[in-house]
Amino acid sequence: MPDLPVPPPLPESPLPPLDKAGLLTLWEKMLLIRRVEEMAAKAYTERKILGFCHLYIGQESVAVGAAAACRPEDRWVTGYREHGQAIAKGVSPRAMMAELFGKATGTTKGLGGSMHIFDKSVHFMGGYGIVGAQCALGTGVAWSLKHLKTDAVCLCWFGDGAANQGAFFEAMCLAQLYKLPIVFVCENNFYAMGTAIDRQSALTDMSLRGLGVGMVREQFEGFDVEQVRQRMSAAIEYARAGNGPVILEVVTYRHRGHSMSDPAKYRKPGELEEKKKSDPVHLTEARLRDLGAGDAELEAIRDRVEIAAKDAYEFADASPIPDPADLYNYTYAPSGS
Ligand SMILES: Cc1ncc(C[n+]2csc(CCOP(=O)(O)OP(=O)(O)O)c2C)c(N)n1
Ligand SMILES: [Mg+2]
Repeated sequence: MPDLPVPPPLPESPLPPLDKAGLLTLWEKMLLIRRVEEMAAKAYTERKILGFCHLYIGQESVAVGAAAACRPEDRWVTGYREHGQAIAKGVSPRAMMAELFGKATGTTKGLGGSMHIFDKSVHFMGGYGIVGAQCALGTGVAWSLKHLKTDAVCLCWFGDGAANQGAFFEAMCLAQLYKLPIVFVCENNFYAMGTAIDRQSALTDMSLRGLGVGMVREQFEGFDVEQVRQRMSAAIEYARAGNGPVILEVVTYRHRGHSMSDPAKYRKPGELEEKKKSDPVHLTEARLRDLGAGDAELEAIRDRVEIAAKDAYEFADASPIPDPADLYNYTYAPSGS
């Protein structure tokens, strides 16, 4: 029997390392995502946000590092844990929070909610609630990018649990066959709802799934935002150059439960405390201090973030609810359009 053909390793990143100013920008973005989500958690307990709400807290470095490696025209398609990715891609915290509140000023006019943030103006092509479905959608987006002869790349985000879905495998087969400009990004946060990674899959590095279709793959830790930026840029530029898709597994961890209604009792004792030692926001702050950032500089950023997060909450709270006449609109394109 012939050996499995092994795809080449992912090349080095084309990007030079970030200086202090660059790292400060990424830290501010991570902090903003965290504070906006903490405000969302508060609003949820006040019953201003209803329904599902899946927080990204702990994983911020993955989305922010990826955004720092992307061009504005690159498309992102993702699942329902997408608040952090949305802000990283450029969705306004105000419009996102208003969507969580179900208000008319939200990204999808208050009709989508937490799992359906969508903003075409920044090429954020949506959160979706069907686990794994975004892999098929992202492959379609990548097909259109190739067909239209653009040099944009699609980043298709999903979780470790989604990497067990049929749609994911089918998407990988087609993406590799047609050498589509797509990077599949599996965020392995160790759990699919309450099921630990080693209880849902015999292979726990989901990037290895790519080998079955000959796809370039890599697994790396995602707690260091600079490392994420470097490895993401290697993958994105490889795909942009027309070499075909890449699958990445980024090892991360979610600090909160699966959704706001999950007390996360399935964790091992001490596990969360241990994992919080690699909290990406704190790791980057420590790196910044090593690079010479002082208290005043960091406090000024914290203050700015605090103002932006509170502003998002107050904007959402003060916004009107959607017009009931819009209830059946926007699901399908109007006939004749
Ligand atoms: C097709 C489908 N099956 C089951 C569910 C229920 N469900 C919602 S989230 C989830 C777990 C997914 O975990 P993972 O892909 O690891 O993403 P994470 O929540 O960790 O970000 C499941 C099973 C669903 N939404 N869609
Ligand atoms: Mg998961």
